[in-house]
Amino acid sequence: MAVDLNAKIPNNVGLADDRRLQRALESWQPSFIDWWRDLGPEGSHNYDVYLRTAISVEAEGWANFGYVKMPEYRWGIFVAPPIEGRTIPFGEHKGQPVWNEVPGEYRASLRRLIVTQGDTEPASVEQQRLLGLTAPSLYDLRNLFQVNCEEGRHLWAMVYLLHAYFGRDGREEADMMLQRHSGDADKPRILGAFNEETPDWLSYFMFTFFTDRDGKFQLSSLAESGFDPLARTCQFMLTEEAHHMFIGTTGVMRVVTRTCEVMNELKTDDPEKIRAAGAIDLPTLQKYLNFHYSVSLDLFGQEVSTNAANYYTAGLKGRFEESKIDDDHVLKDGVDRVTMFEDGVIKDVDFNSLLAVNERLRDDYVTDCQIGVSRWNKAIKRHKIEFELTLPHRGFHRSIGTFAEAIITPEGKVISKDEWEKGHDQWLPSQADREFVISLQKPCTDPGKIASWVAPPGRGIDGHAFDYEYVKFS
Ligand code: BYC
Repeated sequence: MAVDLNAKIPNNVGLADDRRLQRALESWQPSFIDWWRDLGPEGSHNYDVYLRTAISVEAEGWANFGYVKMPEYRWGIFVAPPIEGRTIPFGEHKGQPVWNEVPGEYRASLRRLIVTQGDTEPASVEQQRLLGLTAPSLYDLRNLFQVNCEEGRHLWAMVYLLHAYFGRDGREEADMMLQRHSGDADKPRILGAFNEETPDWLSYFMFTFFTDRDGKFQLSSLAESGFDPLARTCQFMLTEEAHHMFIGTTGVMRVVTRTCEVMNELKTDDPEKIRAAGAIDLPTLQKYLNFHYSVSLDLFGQEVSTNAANYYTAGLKGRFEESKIDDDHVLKDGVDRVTMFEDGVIKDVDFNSLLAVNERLRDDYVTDCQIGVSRWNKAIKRHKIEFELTLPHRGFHRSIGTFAEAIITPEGKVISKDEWEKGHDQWLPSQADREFVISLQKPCTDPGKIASWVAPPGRGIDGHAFDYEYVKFS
């Protein structure tokens, strides 16, 4: 699986041997660059950014760092090597050889999954477009740009699949990827969370923790697909995704740490005093957490989903770490307990396991989120402060699925509309909270300097110190 790095589009899919596909992708490339210039990171096009670029799909292929002007980033098409003799791991075709072409009967479903996945990638770049203007440090600025470039590459990954395997309608879908825009009233992005704003760096850290983590779970279940090109593409994307979640986990940790330091210096837990010292009080962090967790829970779809059951039975989209699960991988006779909102109350109901596939993925996600939250709590404890961040009830502030009709507090109590009106400012960032957090967003881009509301990272990038000049503003 040699990587052709000198090609106009670097790739390890043998693009040079398929002139038609190569021409089609080369004609999509200028639209992508135009989109990047218009809706990619604002004002950044001449910066020299210390970026990591993949030069092969092997582990050591990642160790390639250097200064790059972002419009010249080597966006390419990389897929994990095929596994000799791989068979479809689940569903009614379990045990049959994987597909290297799209099976006719599953064409529409596969296209839809690929389009939905692909749509999120440019959406996140659009959402984060203005953040570079208010970076809390050069280190953070560089990490933002790294993520943006990689999301652009993930778009390339899905566009490749559409062009290579879906003919004319695939090419049309690829064009549409650059026509829908995050938050656009007429042509919004497909999934709700990708039309929300990311107006400040606290939101960004929460987004990379909670929403990129949805990416981890969705990509993992697509990496199990019986359609091998999709599986192999997603396997490679997952290697990039890990860094995005690292930014979220450590980013929130650094905010928590700074807040605790200020609380201990001032010997106070009074939010007003903490804010006056330029840090973000813990109750406000909890509200941001509540927001980003709840909009990310929506990304797993309905609790009880025939779409998900059909994707699973067809062998298109599996479960998280499918091969490690000890069951029949067909699920026809399984039963799963699902928390539902029925007749005005929250209750557990048994469903056929196939129908509950979305919910199982959401369960795995919740478990993974809790690990991060527990780490943040340990840091709070280390500072000898009595406060615990918690994940709100999964029915809180939901727009998709069984809880969309319900109004539920973070503690899981069903309440009336009136009670919600009175209470929501304690549970979600209020206008005043958002204004405060935005007031802290001042660029801090001298090497080694950091904004008041976030602690510096434990270490820098690629063996460099925190005060390395990660971005040069030429
Ligand atoms: N918003 O049966 P259901 C990432 C629709 S993040 C709006 O549950 P399904 C990244 C649904 O389309 C990972 N609509 O559907 C992170 C359906 O519509 P129809 C992205 C929604 O298909 C950070 C109806 O409701 N990847 O990579 O089982 C930065 C019934 O729902 C939503 C994927 O999502 C929603 N949240 O589940 C950058 C993987 N949820 O049929 C990148 C691909 C549901 O009535 N997508 N609906 O018209 C999928 O697997 C599925 O489409 C979903 C939805 C899990 C999203």
